[in-house]
Amino acid sequence: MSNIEQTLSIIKPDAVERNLDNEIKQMFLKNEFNIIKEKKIQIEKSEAEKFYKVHETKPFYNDLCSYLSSGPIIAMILEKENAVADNRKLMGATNPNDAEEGTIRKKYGISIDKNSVHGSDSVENAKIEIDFFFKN
Ligand code: IDP
Ligand code: MG
Repeated sequence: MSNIEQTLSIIKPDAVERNLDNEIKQMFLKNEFNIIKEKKIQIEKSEAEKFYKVHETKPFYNDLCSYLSSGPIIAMILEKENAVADNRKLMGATNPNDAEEGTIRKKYGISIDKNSVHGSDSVENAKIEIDFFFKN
């Protein structure tokens, strides 16, 4: 049975700044993701705070929200079978030092905070995050 899903991916400021967006998009396409929608935007810190609300109590929350709003990002809706889990796998571990060879974060991530990409962590959150960026 097919299980086509959508997930939200963000190319974060560190990667956009280094012009890695095309290389990262190619990795998605080579791994059978379709890029359904995409937009390049810069968000306000208050919007980043909303987006990352689940991390509100974490010590890194303020820096994280400053960072996500520090420069242009590319938000994308990715679609394929098992998109949510497959994207998490392709991204690699949160800390690029722990990420497996061949993953986006291993290849391009600089540090745990500048780790180049975001990906939704569940089908439910994917819906919420897609709406956050793409619902008018
Ligand atoms: P994820 O992006 O792999 O889903 P989360 O735990 O959801 O990881 O954390 C969201 C983002 O917060 C991470 O991508 C990373 O940029 C940042 N982050 C997570 N843990 C730390 C930390 O311990 N120090 C600094 N930044 C962190
Ligand atoms: Mg997360």
